[in-house]
This record gives sequence, C-alpha cells and structure tokens, in this order.
Amino acid sequence: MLNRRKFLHLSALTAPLLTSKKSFSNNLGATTKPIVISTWDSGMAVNAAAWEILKNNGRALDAVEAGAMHIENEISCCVGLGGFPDRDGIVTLDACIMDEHANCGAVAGLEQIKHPVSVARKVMEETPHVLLVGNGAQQFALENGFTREPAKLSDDAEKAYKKWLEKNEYKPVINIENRKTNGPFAPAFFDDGNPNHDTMGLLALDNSNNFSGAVTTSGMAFKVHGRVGDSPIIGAGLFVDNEIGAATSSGVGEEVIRICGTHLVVEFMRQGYKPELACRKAVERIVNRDKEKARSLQVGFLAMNKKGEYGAYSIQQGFVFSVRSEKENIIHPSKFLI
Ligand code: SD4
Repeated sequence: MLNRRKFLHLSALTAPLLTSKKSFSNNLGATTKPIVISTWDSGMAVNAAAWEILKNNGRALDAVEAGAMHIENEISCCVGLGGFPDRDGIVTLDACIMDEHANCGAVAGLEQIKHPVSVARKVMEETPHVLLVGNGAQQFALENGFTREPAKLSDDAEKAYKKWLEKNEYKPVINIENRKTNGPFAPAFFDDGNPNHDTMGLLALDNSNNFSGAVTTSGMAFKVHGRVGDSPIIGAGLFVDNEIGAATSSGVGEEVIRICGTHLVVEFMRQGYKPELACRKAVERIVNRDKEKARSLQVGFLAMNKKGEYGAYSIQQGFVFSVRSEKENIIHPSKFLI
C-alpha cells in the first residue's frame, strides 16, 4: 500500500512524464481474474490455450505451461523445433518457468526436444537446481520421459537462414518491425527476409490470486552456437513475485540480462509504480546508458501486478502483446520510448 508521502514522491516523479508527448497514464486491465497476458500477436493463440485452464479455476502454473506448449507445437512459428537456427544451422531452445512460491526451472541450449518449457518444469519440480544446459539438459529430458525429435525448420525459418547464409554477416537485429510495409501486426520478418521476433513470454494470474510465468524461445536467430539469451534466465527473461506481480521480456537478450530486466520491473512495481510505468523505467535504464546504441536495439517488457493491471513498454515501435480475461481477448500495441 502506498502511504501519502510515497505517493507524493511518485507523483512528482511521474508528473513531467505525464505531460510529455507520450502519455502513459492509462492503467490497462484491472481487478479481473483470472487473466493471462503474453508477448506478441502470436500470444492470442497461446492465451487461448492457457485460458482453457484458467477459466476452469485451474492453476496459473498449468496455464502458462499449456500456453507455451501450444506455441512449441507450431511448426510455422519462431519458437520450438521449427524456430530459427543458430549460425551453424542448429536449433537450440531456451525456456523457463516460475510459480507463486518462487520455484523455478529452466533449460538452455536444448536440442531435439519438442517441449523445453515442460523440461524446465521438470527441472523445477524434480531437481534442487534451477538451470540445466546443453547436453546435460537433453540427457535429463530423455531420462524423464521426453523423446528425441529432430528439429524441422519452418519454411520461413529455412528461407531466412538461407538468405542469411548468402552474406553470412554476424549482425543480429531482432524485434524491430517494419510496420509501414507489414501492417499493424507484422509477421516475423523484415522485408529483406531478416527475422525479428522469436520469443514467447506469458504471465498468468489465476482465480486463487496466484501468479506464474513461462518463456520459450529458439533464441536470437543465427546466434553463435552456445549463446544463451535472457529468456531462460530468471530475473532477466522472467520474474514472478507472488506478493507484487510478474514480468517478462522480449528483444535483445544481452541488454535485458545487463539490467536484470524483469526483476527490475517487479522491483519498480514493488515501489508502487503501475506495470506500464515500471516497464518504461526498465527500458529507460537501457536507453539512458547509451542512447545511440539504443537506436538500433529493441527490448520490450510486459508486466502485470496483483490487481490484474498490466502494461508494456519497449525501446522502439512494434512491440505488441496479447491479453485474455473474461473482459478482453485482444492485442495491444506497446508504448515505446524512441
Ligand atoms: C533472446 N530475448 O534470445 C530473446 C530473443 C527474443 O523475440 O526475444 N526474440 O535474446
């Protein structure tokens, strides 16, 4: 609860921003439970899968796993075994999951396993550890009943990889969308064939007032083999604090890791900031360090607080997120800084 002094302090902080050109005064969502929110427009289908569980009084943890599994099943997408390969042509998957008790599990650089999010859940539930990587993660998955399945690049991913091989230039650019030519909710590619986004993060608040979150991704397209982004790192790609709220991220993972992005967003919410403003403040942390560099970066944060209020903020235009509750089934554009 905010006391008056703290409230005045926050008002003073936010007042100049509220009068600036980009207003962020609206507090999206509000006191509707259950609710699930997820990154990107592909989050609509993900939310629908999660909603099946939430609407029947299910647990947020089961809902976020079901949502992530849904997109991992989609061969046409940029997540899971149909996702973008690394620069050696190998698909390596990262995922994590976190529940209302701060239990968490994650896998990174996992090959040939269809549902990394479920392996992450097994790590959480069956081991005293948080993160398993590479061959060890795969071995653990196989020992726990998962089967090996070869990656099958989606047509889009294959096309983009071939195009990338022509130049073989190591210049990862993600998540900056060409809205002018691709319309309001752009597909996962630039006009020149460059992929941009490829990560699904989702947050759910269930009828028992408990949060969980999950992230699943094939990571940055054409990355160096072995590179791990923010997505499976608790506090970077995902953070849940059942007292306060939850946050997830999408974009250039290195920038998110550098500021412990989602942990920071949740901490801003703990200080009393609404989700959208908490996300904005984390984005500012990245941009203020190097404004010039930020011009060619995209990072977006998405967050929800205990009231079911949600919000997002990104560096550049183009980040969108999907919401499903009794009241809404919608895609929202995120506000952006630059
Ligand atoms: C990564 N954050 O591997 C991920 C990439 C991403 O939409 O979000 N793409 O750095």
